[in-house]
Amino acid sequence: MTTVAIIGSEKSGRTSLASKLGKKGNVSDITMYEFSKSGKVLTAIDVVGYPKSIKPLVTALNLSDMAILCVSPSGLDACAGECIVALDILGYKHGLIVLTKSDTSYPHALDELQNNIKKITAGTVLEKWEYISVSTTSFEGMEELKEMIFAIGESVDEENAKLNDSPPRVVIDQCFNVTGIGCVVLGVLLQGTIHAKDKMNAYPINKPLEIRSIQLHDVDAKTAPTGSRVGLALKNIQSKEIERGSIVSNNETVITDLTLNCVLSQFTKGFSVGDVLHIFVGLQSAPGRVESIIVNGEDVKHAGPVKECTVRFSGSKEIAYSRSDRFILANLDEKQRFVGYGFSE
Ligand SMILES: Nc1nc2c(ncn2[C@@H]2O[C@H](COP(=O)(O)OP(=O)(O)OP(=O)(O)O)[C@@H](O)[C@H]2O)c(=O)[nH]1
Ligand SMILES: [Mg+2]
Repeated sequence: MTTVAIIGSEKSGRTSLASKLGKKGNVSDITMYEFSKSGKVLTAIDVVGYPKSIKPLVTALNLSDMAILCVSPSGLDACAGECIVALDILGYKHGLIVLTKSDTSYPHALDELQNNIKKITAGTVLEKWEYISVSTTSFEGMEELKEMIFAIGESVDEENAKLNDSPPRVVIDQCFNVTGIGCVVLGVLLQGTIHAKDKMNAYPINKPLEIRSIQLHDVDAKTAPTGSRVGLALKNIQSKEIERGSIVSNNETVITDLTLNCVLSQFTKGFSVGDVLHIFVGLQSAPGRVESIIVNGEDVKHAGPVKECTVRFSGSKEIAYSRSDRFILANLDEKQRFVGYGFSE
């Protein structure tokens, strides 16, 4: 079971590619395309709401095991640059770079494009990602691409298997009420193993619940391992008490104000005390006002790029997280909106 986020700039061929990888399913600011054949299950997420908003990009990357960065023959633009910064500050492990619309280009031009991208991604998490040229009209490269996706999927499965004994955490991306069943949620099991009848909690509301039943791609299951995309019927809780970003777990921290040890991207102008940044953790996001910035033990008014700093934020919305969660900082007023990342103190 592999979930892949299809990202890149406008008109880079994202939707065409996603729609060739599976059958259209759920639509919101992201669209899911599902594929299932001889035990191989693939979900491709088209980030339709991006670049208008960065939220669907962060959402899709958090729901996925791997990313595909689409670059068309017209090359890299600011938006592709922003996707690269996003992948880098998320510390995104797995992905491929797909040169799209190859039928409209020439081999030497595609080689040049690849060299160009290699230069720009040097030193980022994308440095060692593989390249492939594809066309969704001539189907050049499509079968090979699927094989590459499933190969990465296998190494993700091996990594996930090591997390099966960790405390279970499910991040919810959809939630609705089903007549006769009650609250049904869809999400991804980030770590651990869950079983029908398990008693857990919903966060940030911090309310006990029971897992009534589990489905894996519409098939009933008694248990689900790490990495599964699950549908859960929940007992003792109503659908309106849960939203995208909620976490079903046994132990999360819930806060409104937080202090983060941050690393800023070299592609940000930084921020100042008094600025309001957008803070993402998992699928949750909340505005946070910068109250103080400490660099090398000293209180400063402004944090520039490539600096490690400790930032205290005051917020107005409860967010739930675990110690190892990576927070992403964004400034929605900048052209390149991703500022950096941080971990809670
Ligand atoms: N010749 C050719 N055209 C393509 C290919 N893939 C996409 N296109 C065309 O390129 C345009 C953009 O493709 P989309 O798949 O809509 O790209 P997108 O990134 O989803 O675009 P937006 O969501 O509108 O930003 C469309 O007119 C497609 O028909 C391809 O492999 N070959
Ligand atoms: Mg599209």
